[in-house]
Amino acid sequence: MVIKGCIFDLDGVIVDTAKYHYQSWKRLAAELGFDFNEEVNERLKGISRMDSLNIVLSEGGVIVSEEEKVDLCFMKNEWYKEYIVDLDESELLPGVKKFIEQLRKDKIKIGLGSASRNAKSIIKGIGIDHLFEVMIDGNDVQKSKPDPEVFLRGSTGLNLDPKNIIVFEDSRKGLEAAISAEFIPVGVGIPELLPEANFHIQSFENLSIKQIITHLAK
Ligand code: B16
Ligand code: MG
Repeated sequence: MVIKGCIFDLDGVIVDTAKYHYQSWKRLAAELGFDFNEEVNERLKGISRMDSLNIVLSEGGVIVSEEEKVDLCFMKNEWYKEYIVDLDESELLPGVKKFIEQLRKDKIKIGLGSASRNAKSIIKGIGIDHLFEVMIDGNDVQKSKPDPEVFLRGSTGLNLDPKNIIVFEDSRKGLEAAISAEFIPVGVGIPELLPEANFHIQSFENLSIKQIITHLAK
């Protein structure tokens, strides 16, 4: 196994913004008169804003027009943006920046593959955009995860074959996407919640690429 590149998902892998998506959807559900829990939220990870809204509405048994859906997505995103306006390095998940910096020293190419349309502004806002050779987000793709388009555009940008790229993902849909295009998937989070991946990490703290390659090769 030769690792030449790594593509990172954003929410739940680089930054802890998944909690802000959750709070914004919960607020929207409350406005519409129903409750929204973490179990449903788990299904929203990695998918587009509109796909997420459709799940939220069906959970609440609410039917609205396509125009209203656009307005609801806009409203949710305005609340979400209030949370992320002042993001700084403290929102980075433990060890991830150091891990990426070490990869760069090891001449491993770095990409971003996120479903979020806010991804680039978050990465720039935190001041870590210089670490990425390519950034693909929800604005750049036609199809959202589990379609592999976001990662395939990333591999094209890195000029590497998917089989030489590790994809770090905290969502089932994202792992499905990576696997379907023959990237090397690494689940970030609890194995029971991410059964698609054969190998998982809980955090990037004190982690080296050598440790990952050793586990993957088993
Ligand atoms: P936005 P990722 C995804 O980001 C989130 O996991 C998902 O919860 C969110 O709905 C989606 O981005 C769209 O985000 O509303 O900001 O465009 O995990 O693929 O980095
Ligand atoms: Mg994610």
